[in-house]
Amino acid sequence: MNINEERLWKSVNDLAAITVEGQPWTRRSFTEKYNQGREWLIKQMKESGLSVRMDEASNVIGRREGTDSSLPPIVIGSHTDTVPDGGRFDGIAGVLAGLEIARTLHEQNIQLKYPIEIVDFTAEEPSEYGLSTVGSRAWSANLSEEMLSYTDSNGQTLREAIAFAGGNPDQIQNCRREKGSISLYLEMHIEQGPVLLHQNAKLGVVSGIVGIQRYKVTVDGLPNHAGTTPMNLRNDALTAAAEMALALETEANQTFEQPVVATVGVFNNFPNASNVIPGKVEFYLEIRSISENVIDLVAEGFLKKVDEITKKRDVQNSVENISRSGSIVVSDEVKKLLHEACNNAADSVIELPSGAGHDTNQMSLLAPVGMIFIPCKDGRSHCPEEWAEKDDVALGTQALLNAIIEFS
Ligand code: HGY
Ligand code: MN
Ligand code: MN
Repeated sequence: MNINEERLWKSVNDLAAITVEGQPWTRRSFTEKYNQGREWLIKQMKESGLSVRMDEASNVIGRREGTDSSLPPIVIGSHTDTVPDGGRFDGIAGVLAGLEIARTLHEQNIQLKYPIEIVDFTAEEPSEYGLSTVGSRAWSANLSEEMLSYTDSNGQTLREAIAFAGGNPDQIQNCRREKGSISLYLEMHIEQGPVLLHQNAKLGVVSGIVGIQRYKVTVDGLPNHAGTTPMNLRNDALTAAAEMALALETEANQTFEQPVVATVGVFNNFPNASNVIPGKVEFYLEIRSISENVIDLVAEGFLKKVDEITKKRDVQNSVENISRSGSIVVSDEVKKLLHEACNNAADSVIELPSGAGHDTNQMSLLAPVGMIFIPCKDGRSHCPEEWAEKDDVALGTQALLNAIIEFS
């Protein structure tokens, strides 16, 4: 059974084109554009014979029944939100691979043994509320009341944002899935790094995925006149926060039992005026590694330095642990299934770990999980230049279909 490469490629282009004008390729979660993209997706799902619904966490789910209704479904998922300035493939490639599989089964009138669910998980990328993998967290019972009360810079809550996206946050516990209620979770994704490219491989079977911890740090200093306040009488929040960001880099540059990366990706300065000593800075950071122990070591070292810098510079800090997602190791059984499926679709297949996080991390708490990676041009992602070749998207999708058929 073969997927339709042209039809799949058209879908990728159609959905990618639903972007903020003048800011390609941006479709941030909980915006009008995001909702518009999902309306498009729902229409395509319905035309592919799927029964479609949106759950309480505003996840979009398209379902095709199997011949044995007593079996838990195979779930194929990913996301349709992007980071700012985005990427045309991060997320949507996986959802549209699922859609293409549904279309292929529909047009050939084939019903597999297992039900299949194609899922566009809500807000996989860090949202304006600081939290990522919002929809898959709701399934795995990792979306707390406290998280729902996180706010964006306008004071709107994540709870309100989920309602705006069409969900029902007051009943969010109803969309939880029990462990064992999913037979298999699979996700296809662009690699977002250079490994497949450098090894001349067409497809990758993911061996494991990093864990991620995210923190929000607020530094309070004393705003004052930038001309009249001598250097030794300042409580500058920005220079203190800058020293903290450097301290994070130093901590992560040490040698540990496993590689680790740490990044300050958001930095807000208040009041952000040339002639005012910064009175307040908020910054968000994340730490990633396959080893959760290493993440903890870097976090501990960093937090100690934050306190030292705070004292030394006579400012104040508050630190909030926004989220933590555990690292995962893919089972030998699922890797074997995916190696066979990939080898039947492409010539050169390798195994590699993922430094990017995915909804798969949350799904691993509920089901056996696996991921297939396709190459991305110049190993670049989370930028407008992000690119995957048409035939690679098709190969990854074909491999995904092969895996589902084999499993069924
Ligand atoms: O941030 C990540 O790792 C992913 O791209 N969402
Ligand atoms: Mn991403
Ligand atoms: Mn992604």
